[in-house]
Amino acid sequence: MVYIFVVQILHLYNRTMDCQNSTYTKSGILLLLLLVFSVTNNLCGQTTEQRLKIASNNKRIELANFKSNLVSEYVLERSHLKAAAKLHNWKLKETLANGKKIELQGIGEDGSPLYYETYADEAGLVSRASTLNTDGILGLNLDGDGMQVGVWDSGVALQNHVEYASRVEIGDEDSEIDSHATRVTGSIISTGLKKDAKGVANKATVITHDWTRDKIEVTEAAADGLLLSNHSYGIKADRVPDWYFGAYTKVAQDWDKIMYNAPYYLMVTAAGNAQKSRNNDSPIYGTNTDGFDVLLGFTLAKNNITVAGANSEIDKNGDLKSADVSAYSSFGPVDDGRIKPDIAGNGSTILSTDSFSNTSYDTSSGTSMATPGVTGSLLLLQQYHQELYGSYMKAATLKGLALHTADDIDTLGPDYKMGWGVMNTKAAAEVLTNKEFTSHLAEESLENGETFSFEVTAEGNETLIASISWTDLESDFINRGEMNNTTAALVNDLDIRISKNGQTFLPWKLNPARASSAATKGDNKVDPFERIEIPNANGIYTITVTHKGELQNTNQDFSLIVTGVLMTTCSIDAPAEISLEETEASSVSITWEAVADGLYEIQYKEIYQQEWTTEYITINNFDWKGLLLDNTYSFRLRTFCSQNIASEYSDPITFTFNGEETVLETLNALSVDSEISFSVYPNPAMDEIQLNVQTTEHTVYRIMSTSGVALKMDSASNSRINVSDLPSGLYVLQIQDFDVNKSTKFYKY
Ligand SMILES: [Ca+2]
Ligand SMILES: [Ca+2]
Ligand SMILES: [Ca+2]
Ligand SMILES: [Ca+2]
Repeated sequence: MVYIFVVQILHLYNRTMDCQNSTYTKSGILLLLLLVFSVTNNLCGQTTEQRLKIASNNKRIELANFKSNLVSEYVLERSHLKAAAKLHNWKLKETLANGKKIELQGIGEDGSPLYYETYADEAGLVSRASTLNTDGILGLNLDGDGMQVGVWDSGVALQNHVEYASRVEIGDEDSEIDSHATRVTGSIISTGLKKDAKGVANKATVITHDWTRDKIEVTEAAADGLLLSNHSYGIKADRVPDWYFGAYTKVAQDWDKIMYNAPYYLMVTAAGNAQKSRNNDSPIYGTNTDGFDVLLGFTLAKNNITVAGANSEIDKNGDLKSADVSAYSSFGPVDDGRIKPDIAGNGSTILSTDSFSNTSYDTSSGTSMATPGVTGSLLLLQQYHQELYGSYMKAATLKGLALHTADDIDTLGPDYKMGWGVMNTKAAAEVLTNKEFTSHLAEESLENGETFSFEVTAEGNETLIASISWTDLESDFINRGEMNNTTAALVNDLDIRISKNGQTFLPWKLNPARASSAATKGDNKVDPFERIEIPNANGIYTITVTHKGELQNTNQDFSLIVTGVLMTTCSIDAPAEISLEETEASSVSITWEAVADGLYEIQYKEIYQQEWTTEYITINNFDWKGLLLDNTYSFRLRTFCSQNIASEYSDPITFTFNGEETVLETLNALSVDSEISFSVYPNPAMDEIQLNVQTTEHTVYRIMSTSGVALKMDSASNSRINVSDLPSGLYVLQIQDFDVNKSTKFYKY
């Protein structure tokens, strides 16, 4: 296990070298430490090579076939659209009285016109300086540099807006520039020339497309390695019959198919703003004034993330102070009881770029504006994972991570208003940092008939949370016009359980027939994400993942995330009890207290050298060979408990090599007095030491070897001490003035 650590670290190092070439060739070790401890630089973004790597995981033939199907369907649908529009006197495109653009984009199974509209709440426009919350994640200095995200919208963004600094590419050349697309794009990537309008991933690149041919364009982009796309639009709620609400229809099926065949691609969609619309007179729960069952179209897909709008307040530590669902945000459920929306983001009064001019801004609200905040945050998590582990997460992992770490709102468990709660990017990033220390995150696969099992240890003071997330095959079943059909769209029904001493813990579930009631725990047959929580977990727990029935396509990939556990017995206290075990003619053997499951990073040097030599070893013993008589050496170490979690360094030990007689030097000051403080410079000294403290005629100094033998003593009244007669080595300087004295160490070249 420990050996793997080394391989991972070196792997990380090599990757980084690939990305940066000559910039960091000076010291691989320094670079490694830089990476491991303070991820302060984006060392490489999404390179062509990485895109190809993502693309290589795609089911390329399926995607190509599916794309050609979509193209044929599109051509057919367009001709139907035009004919039907003419027949029924429908407008193909319209700008409504509130300025919102809508466009006829499809015809439903029952012949209903499917208009797309943007999910901005135009009525909610207010002017207020507001910030997009990027707390926590910014502490890691992640900014999306080199990363790309797709924005599909009612048009394309104003490419030359000053906030974009040439980081917007036009995907659809002939499209109209659109204010909504410009706002969404700015929320993700604006530089922050106007501070309050800074995007979440303010160095990332957006490729901007209009919504026409969205499925076809995304299929192409995902096939080529696109990780994320933002869709702050959807079907207009007041022009469809009631059965559409909550129904798994062809458009959801199509998007699920794209995501299943491109397992690294994740679609992020706005829930919509229809909560108060009263557009659904036959909701699966309550009446048309309760706000439930108003989700439509692709927001009801299984594999995407659907974002609700929240009014949330975040404190300076990145912790959620309060949150409630926005007054406009559309509620679920899916008619089969699946939890939608998945997550909530802040969508209230967001300041962003506007397309009026390349220096204009505007403020707006809506799930439209909540969604790019989530998309941008997800992009940063991908960047962070790539920096730490040299690869991107599968979409199911990324989605699982977001849902696993969301801040739970109101009563415990998920609900049909804000899903699993408010996105907490900071908590999500911490799961990545602490991987194999206090968290576990793994991409697994379950074979048909197989049981996956995994043991974890909890220490009694945390909530153990375990979740599974998977990208499910598109359902063969689609609703073609039935009101509130509850047939589950889920194909491969995985089940997570946690057991301990005969007790079994079950995942959360919701009941669409009691959509406003609190979540319960039980067998979940509808969601492709399951999460179990055990407060104050203590002891050893067994997590199992099984499946019902027969797995389609013989196996099902899933992502397992566990938090609130101890993945190692390794201690991050600084290593102690360092001693010289054996001394020989030209070597010493250094030992220290063993740490279970630890990888030791040892550093050693001749004391005057600037740079340490670093090695990684798994045993608590180091044979230091080739030592020279009378040279003074220094040694220190720290323990790596996981790839990113290490202890502090030990205090360095020092010795002047004297063959078999070598002993550790004690550097304890002879006396410490806070009333006089002084230091010496230069240190290391050449010929003379200068005391940077006021001395008097009574001040004397004494220079001792580090083993305490006095070598030199004289008046220090002029603050200068000649040391040219001393041999090279480490010394202790003591300054005495009447009854106070103070010591410091210095090195003489
Ligand atoms: Ca398009
Ligand atoms: Ca319904
Ligand atoms: Ca809740
Ligand atoms: Ca299940």
